Amino acid sequence: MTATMKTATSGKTTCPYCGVGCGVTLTLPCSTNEAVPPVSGDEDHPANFGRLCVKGSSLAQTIQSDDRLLTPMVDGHPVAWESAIETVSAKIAQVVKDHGPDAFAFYLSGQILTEDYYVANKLAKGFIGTANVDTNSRLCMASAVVGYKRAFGSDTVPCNYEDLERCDLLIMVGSNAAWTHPILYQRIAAAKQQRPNMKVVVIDPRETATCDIADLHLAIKPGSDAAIFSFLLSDSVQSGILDDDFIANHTNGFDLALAQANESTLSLSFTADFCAVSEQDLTSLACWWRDTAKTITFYSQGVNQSSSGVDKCNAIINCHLATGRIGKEGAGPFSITGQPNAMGGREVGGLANQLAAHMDFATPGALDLVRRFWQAPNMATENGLKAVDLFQAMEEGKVKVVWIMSTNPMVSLPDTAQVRRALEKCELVIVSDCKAHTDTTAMADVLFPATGWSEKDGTVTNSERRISRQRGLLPAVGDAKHDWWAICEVAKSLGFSAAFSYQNVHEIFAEHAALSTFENNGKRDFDIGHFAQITKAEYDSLIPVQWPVPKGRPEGTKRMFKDGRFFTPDGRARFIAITPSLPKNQASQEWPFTLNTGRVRDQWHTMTRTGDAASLAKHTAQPYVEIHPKDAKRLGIEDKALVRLTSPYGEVLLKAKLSRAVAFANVFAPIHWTQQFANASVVSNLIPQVVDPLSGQPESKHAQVQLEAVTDICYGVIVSAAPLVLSDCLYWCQVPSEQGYHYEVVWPNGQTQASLKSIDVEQSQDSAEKAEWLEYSNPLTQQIRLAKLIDQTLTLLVYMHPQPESIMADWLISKLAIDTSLSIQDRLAILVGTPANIEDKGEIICSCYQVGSKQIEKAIASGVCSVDALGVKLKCGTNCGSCLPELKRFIPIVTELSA
Ligand SMILES: Nc1nc2c(c(=O)[nH]1)N[C@H]1C(S)=C(S)[C@@H](COP(=O)(O)OP(=O)(O)OC[C@H]3O[C@@H](n4cnc5c(=O)[nH]c(N)nc54)[C@H](O)[C@@H]3O)O[C@H]1N2
Ligand SMILES: Nc1nc2c(c(=O)[nH]1)N[C@H]1C(S)=C(S)[C@@H](COP(=O)(O)OP(=O)(O)OC[C@H]3O[C@@H](n4cnc5c(=O)[nH]c(N)nc54)[C@H](O)[C@@H]3O)O[C@H]1N2
Ligand code: SF4
Ligand SMILES: [Mo]
Repeated sequence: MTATMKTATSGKTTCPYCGVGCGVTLTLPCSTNEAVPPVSGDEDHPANFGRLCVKGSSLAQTIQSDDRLLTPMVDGHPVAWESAIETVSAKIAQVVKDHGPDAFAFYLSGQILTEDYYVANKLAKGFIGTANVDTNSRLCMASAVVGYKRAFGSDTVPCNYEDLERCDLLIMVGSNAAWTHPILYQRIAAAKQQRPNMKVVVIDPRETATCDIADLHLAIKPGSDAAIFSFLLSDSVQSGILDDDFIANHTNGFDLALAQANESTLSLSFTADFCAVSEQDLTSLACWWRDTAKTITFYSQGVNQSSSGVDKCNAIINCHLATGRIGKEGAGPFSITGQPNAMGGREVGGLANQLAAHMDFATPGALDLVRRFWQAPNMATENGLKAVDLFQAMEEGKVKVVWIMSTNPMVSLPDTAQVRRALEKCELVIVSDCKAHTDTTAMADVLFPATGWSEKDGTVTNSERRISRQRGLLPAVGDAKHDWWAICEVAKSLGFSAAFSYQNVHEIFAEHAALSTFENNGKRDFDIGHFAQITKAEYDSLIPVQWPVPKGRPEGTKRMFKDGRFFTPDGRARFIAITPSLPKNQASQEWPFTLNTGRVRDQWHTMTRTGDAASLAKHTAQPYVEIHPKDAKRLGIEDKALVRLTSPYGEVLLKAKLSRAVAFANVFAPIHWTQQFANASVVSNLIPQVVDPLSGQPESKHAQVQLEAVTDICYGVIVSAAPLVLSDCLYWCQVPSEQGYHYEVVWPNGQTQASLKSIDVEQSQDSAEKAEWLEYSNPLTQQIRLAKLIDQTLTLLVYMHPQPESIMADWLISKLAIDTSLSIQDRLAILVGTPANIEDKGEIICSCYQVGSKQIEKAIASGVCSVDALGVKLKCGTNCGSCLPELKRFIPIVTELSA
């Protein structure tokens, strides 16, 4: 860091990870050379009341990075900002002149702040004149948005977090909140513990950590969700629980929706069969649904990322409308958002099929309203291209300049090969990122260094419509600038100075607020007019508040639709007639396995932040594929062995994780590993560009694949003081560690001591001469172990063995670069690889206190028999609580043993 520190000693901000939107207190280091002390939860923040999950509490570890993008780059060369901006604006001006405004596009992200989003949307839709402004939110909650809009006439989340604590039945559909919205999950778990009558149902083809608090888990056939809710709608009629007054006075379309539900679900047995669940389980759900007015349906990517995602959302909403379970405490259809500011993006209209401030191109009068408000010279007049179509238009040469901001499409969009072709074809690819090396920055012609979390100022909106401040408490690194600033500079350079001359970010927020209230008069849900004249001081001290916050209502709005009025032209909500449908591609003889994808507990997306934290890597160090043991046996795949997954679009290599959590012929893989962390594990390689016809959201939870054991290979671990280029490996995965570099690797058979020594290609002549090699090999076990010392200091260790096995890499790494004189015992221990005096912890379960599975098993064997007692003995689970579901799973073993 070059700049001087600000004077405050600590400040409040909002976590940059999930949509729970927890408040974080960041203490500043005394000097720029010191590390940032661990962050803590903000006790006053209504999302988390002081608690943080493991990702949030590890934030300080991820602030300082060796891989920050420090300066603008054009064609690989560092340049001054003025020059980079000039390059970009000149090219935009040229393509717009030659090919029209739609030759330019923004591809944004639910991780930029509302103010960044607002100016990007304004520049494109009002001034350049294109609605080609799409975002990674297309991959995330586009279906939920369309579902709400079809039903309510507006994109309005009705519920809040307190409702989750107060409901009596919580149906969690396609959500693994224990890992993905941990603090919310813990609030739910605590509420259930206090009120044991509260029931939780999980609907997910996979058994997840979230099932830990479930009274019922429906492991449905992938994609069949809409049938469950259509069945509940029909059943609500039969059981007489309809809210006839609500249906009559506040809705339209009930009869058609019901007729369609009756026709498509037919009977209990038909539906159970369609969804591959037992009639008994479906009956239990129906009984609870009948008996429980205070019901929330909480849904996430298992619903949205589907070729029928919008219909699934409306099947859910139909049930709530029919029973009047909306707008009341503890009731409603609650779409939970993933990214920290997916909601803010929706609010500014930052999707290609939105205009601004919750208005669409199709909203009567909206185009003119926004044009007048912005005094916009070149208003776009119709929807732009949604993400997948946008990248296809790039490949077709129609979109010639793209500005990608705060997202990594080379990893997150389906069909990576297509995304690569699109970016290669594009004449100018601009990428704004904090990191120098990502799979997407590798494709850029121009790189803009962005300030990141803790450096940038602005607002985010969480899943319950709560607007909170992210605060720039630390100085920007290098030449990094705020995203809103870069957009405004390009806008000014394009000749739009008057509309983009903001001096400070609060002015953007004020303008956004003013637009939201402009000629609104209660017609539009999104109104934060209270902030239309906000001053810098007020903005800096903004307290988290739930929108709408219209003029005269500074306290905001906890719950929507209390009066049964919706934002449709006639004020009535709409039922939608739904025909449940399964995912577009189904298993075939050639592609017999269904691949499901999602998240792991301690990693965030493409690992650009969490991938830096050694402690977060220990829960899941490598990319894996979960396979049912019977399928694995049939294919000759052992636990931890390397597996090749192939689809019509590409292939990946992953480590097998045998697990009964997935059904036969179904596999699951996490999405996080990029080419920066593993050479061949980008799961999006396999995903087809199948999208929901209404929302354009990709069916990322569903691909058809083949699986095979990779043969003629040997496994290994390398630890090195310096980073390595591992071109001879079939597979490598870099695992972050406190000291040095740790790689899990797989080689083709036939490696020799000599070939393994040549791994160290980067060595200088000098170091080669000084190097001393300790070697061990055993032809019987086919093991080779090499240690390289330079001046008595260990610099490289290579272990090779025929089978996948666990090596205590942590211990090996701890020996790197520290000992100037290794003892004989140490030397032997290094080659044996299992030091007698160091405890093998097993897989780390509790990241906060680094407690591993073997320690837990040992404690249980010694008589510890509850999660609380484990906490007392080992401290595990006593800090952030993210590992509690996993800890609980260890406990039944005791019951069985003692039975
Ligand atoms: N640790 C962590 N937390 C995160 C993130 C992260 O990267 N890491 N990302 C954040 C973001 S942006 C998002 S969007 C959220 C996502 O949060 P979630 O949606 O909870 O997470 P996923 O793991 O993507 O998917 C949820 C579940 O959907 C299930 N599923 C798959 N197909 C179906 C189906 O057809 N029907 C049903 N009912 N379920 C199905 C999967 O088995 C999976 O368990 O997480 C947020 N939180
Ligand atoms: N198969 C499959 N694919 C999926 C999903 C799935 O479940 N399965 N989930 C989808 C979902 S829900 C999501 S949300 C996406 C997420 O996928 P992405 O959005 O591609 O993933 P991130 O790693 O969050 O990318 C954020 C990038 O922005 C950078 N960055 C961080 N902060 C800032 C900032 O303030 N400014 C700028 N300019 N850059 C910044 C980071 O360094 C990083 O490179 O993946 C989607 N793709
Ligand atoms: S639950 Fe965890 S990741 Fe999500 S906002 Fe809170 S601390 Fe951050
Ligand atoms: Mo997401």
